Order: sequence, then structure tokens, then C-alpha cells
Amino acid sequence: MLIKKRRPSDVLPSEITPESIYRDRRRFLKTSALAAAGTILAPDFVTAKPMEALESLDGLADSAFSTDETLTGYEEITTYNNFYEFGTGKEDPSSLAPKRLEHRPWTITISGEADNTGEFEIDDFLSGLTLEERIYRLRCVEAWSMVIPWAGVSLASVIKRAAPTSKAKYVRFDTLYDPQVMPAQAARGFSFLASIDWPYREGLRMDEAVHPLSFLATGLYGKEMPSQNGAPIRLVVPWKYGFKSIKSIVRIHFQETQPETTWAQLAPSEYGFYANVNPEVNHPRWSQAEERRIGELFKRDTLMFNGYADEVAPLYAGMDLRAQY
Ligand SMILES: Nc1nc2c(c(=O)[nH]1)N[C@H]1C(S)=C(S)[C@@H](COP(=O)(O)O)O[C@H]1N2
Ligand SMILES: [Mo]
Repeated sequence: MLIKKRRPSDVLPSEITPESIYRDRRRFLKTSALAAAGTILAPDFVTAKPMEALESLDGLADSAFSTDETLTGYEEITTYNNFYEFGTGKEDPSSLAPKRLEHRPWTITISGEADNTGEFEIDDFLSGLTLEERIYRLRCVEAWSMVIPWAGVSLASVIKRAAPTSKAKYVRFDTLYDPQVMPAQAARGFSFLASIDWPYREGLRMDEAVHPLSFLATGLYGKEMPSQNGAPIRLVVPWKYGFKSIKSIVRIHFQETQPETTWAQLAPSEYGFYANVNPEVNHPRWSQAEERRIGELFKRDTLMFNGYADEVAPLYAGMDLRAQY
């Protein structure tokens, strides 16, 4: 794995953070002393858990799909979030989720058109699968982007194990529904959050789901997934707008028809089911031609399929990408 290093002169003292250590020696942060220090700093002082407080994921395999672009900082990745279950503010997820979302026990239900359906304890669900690191670009529909070193398993490996039937044309993912944990799910009245039909749901066409880039992430920066990023397991589909990458998944459901998905349902004129990153199709209220990479000053051009066109364009051959976005 190649990670671009900045010149020493570019590094500010404030940047001597765990992720700089991570960049240099990925498997460094395994000492129990550091882990213990993180525990002492626990809930009320620290909102976004420092990475030392999260458990290391051992034996991550490198992936040929990783980009060598400069990583976005751990701090930005874990404090600038969209996770509406905890509020619409960018800092709401990091201030609330670490205190409220328990990562274990966690049950994942496989249902619908598959032979191997049932309820699986997450560690059983993951056992025997190859844990990899994937450094992917993430492009939000709001025109910002990051580069995130995810850890997790290929979605194809999970789907293979589920053994979908020939009727399974789509796969749907549901986020946890628990208003005790996720305050926005308890919202009532005429607020925006109350208008969402919880739980958050997303979906992929089966060929998209088994594409080698589709990933189920259980961590980032070599550590278990921080709550605010969708612990304990979330989808990552790097060629689609970020809202497709659904967090804190409890159900994977195989079905014959295209699933109803949260954003397509909320604002059908703004968000389509496919939601492939496309600089030529603007959001009704803003341009998608450019993006701001978090941590950078100047905007950069948004790339077709978020820069993954070589890999995924064939999935959409013959489709009108302007109409079906
Ligand atoms: N359950 C759930 N998943 C979600 C969201 C959400 O609000 N709820 N927001 C989405 C959006 S809009 C984006 S951009 C990404 C952000 O992921 P990150 O906070 O890990 O960067 O998560 C996506 N997954
Ligand atoms: Mo987003």
C-alpha cells in the first residue's frame, strides 16, 4: 500500500496526531498502554472517541482497489459526519453516537430471496471472511469529499455466503431502528426528521452489490468503526453519493423488485435510486461539477463515478445516466 507523504514542512505541530502515526506504521497502535489512556478519557470529556480508545483490527490485508491519495485526517473523518439518526448537524453524530450506540451485541438478519437466511451474531457473520483495508474516496451529494482508509470485508463475500436465489435482483439494507438510541427516530410533529420513514434504508442492484468495489466496513484507520461512522458495520459504495453508504446495518434483504430507499422516497426529484456520482447531472439546487476535499482550500473537479469509471461504467452500459441517476 502506498500512502502519499507530505513534505515535513507541511506538517504542523497540531498534526502530530494518531493518524500521522498511523500513516507511518499502520500496525503500531496495539499497545495496551495507549488503549488504557483512551479509556480514562472516556465519555463526558471526549465526544469523538480518540482512535486509541478503539480496538485495533489485526491482520488487515492490503487491497489493489485502494487509492494512494492523501488520507483525510482521523479527526475530520470522525467529527464531520452525516448520520441523521443523531441529528442533522455535522457534529451531532460525534457528540451523541459514541455515548449511545452499543457495538455489541449486534445481530444481522439475512432475509428474503436467499437460501441462507437467518439471524447472525455479527462476529459469526464476519468469521472466516478476509478483513481488508480499502482506501476509498467518499463523495457526499453536498459537494464535499474525503479519502478514508476503511477496514472490512467485500460485500460479494457476504452475498455469496447468503446464497441468494435466482429471484434476488436487488439487495436492501436497513439501519438499526431504536428510538432510545437514535433520538431522531423519536422525533414527532412537523420537523424534517419526523418526516423520515425510519429506519434508514438503502439498496443496490445485485450486479452492483457483488461488484468487487462494494464493501462492508467494520472499521477505519485500522481500528474498529467509530459509532458516528456507522458502527459496527456499514456499507461503502465509493462510486455513488455518500448517502448510499448506509450505516449501522441490521438487515440485508434480497428481493426481486427495486427497493424503496430513504432519500429517493423523501425527495424523489433530487435523489435517484442509482445516485452514481456524476459531475454532469446537477442537484436541483446546486452544481455537482466540483467538490471540496475536506482539509483542502481549493475546490477540485468531481470525476465521473467518483473516479471509479474504469471499474464500474460497464454496469450501466445502455442506461441513460442523466435520467437514471
Ligand atoms: N443510517 C444512515 N446512514 C447514512 C447516513 C444517515 O444519515 N443515516 N448518511 C449518509 C450520508 S449523506 C453520507 S455522506 C455518509 C457519511 O459517512 P461518514 O459520516 O462516515 O463520512 O453516510 C451515509 N449513511
Ligand atoms: Mo451525504
